Amino acid sequence: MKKIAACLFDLDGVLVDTARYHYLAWKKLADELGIDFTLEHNELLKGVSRMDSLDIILSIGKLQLSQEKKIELADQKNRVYLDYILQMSDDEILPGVKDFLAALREKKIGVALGSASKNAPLILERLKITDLFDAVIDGTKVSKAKPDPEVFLKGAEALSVAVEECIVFEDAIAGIDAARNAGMMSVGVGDPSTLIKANLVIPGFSGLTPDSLFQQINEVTPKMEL
Ligand code: B16
Ligand code: MG
Repeated sequence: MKKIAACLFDLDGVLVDTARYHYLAWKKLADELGIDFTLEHNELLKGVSRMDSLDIILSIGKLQLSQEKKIELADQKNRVYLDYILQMSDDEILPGVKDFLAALREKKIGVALGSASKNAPLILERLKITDLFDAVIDGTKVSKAKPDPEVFLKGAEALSVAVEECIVFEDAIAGIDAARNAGMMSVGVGDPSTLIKANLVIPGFSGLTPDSLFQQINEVTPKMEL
């Protein structure tokens, strides 16, 4: 049986659905700039950093702005986003997540967050799950975006575990690639036809236990290349 020492979680799309708040905040900014930003475009921003997200939106509108102006607009978007986050309650945590995290803790499996979001600690607070994490690597602690493995390598380092004993949970293709680049096993959360490179894909955490997950991982990993 493969040894599993830690589980590393992406935030948006895995633990909570903050994508709609990002969308509403970016949409407000895009409207002000006269850019037609759709829900379809929003898919391109998942797992992408704040400044890179702004660059994508500006390229949709074929707008070129100074770095100074871009920083101002990104701050403006973040203030609107924070208004939504501050109204969020712990019932917005995705089904089964809290039980799964608590069960990992009971089994003494390390738990870390690996998110591109600079607002991640605040979101964990709002969801009342900060205590369930042994380490939090957020957008303020990394310089390279997924698919670079930095965020997950830092998570493993913070937990003092070997990369081959880590499982990453991700909803974005770039995040699955980051896990693979780190030499870790990956579990996609969402659509198997999109997260094709993940070792295993689950629809969510509802009813999932660490033992059943580890069992499934053991069944697939010998057959699949990491
Ligand atoms: P912030 P994740 C990502 O979170 C979001 O998916 C992405 O849409 C967002 O632009 C990014 O965080 C940065 O967020 O503006 O709060 O720093 O999926 O990596 O948990
Ligand atoms: Mg995500």
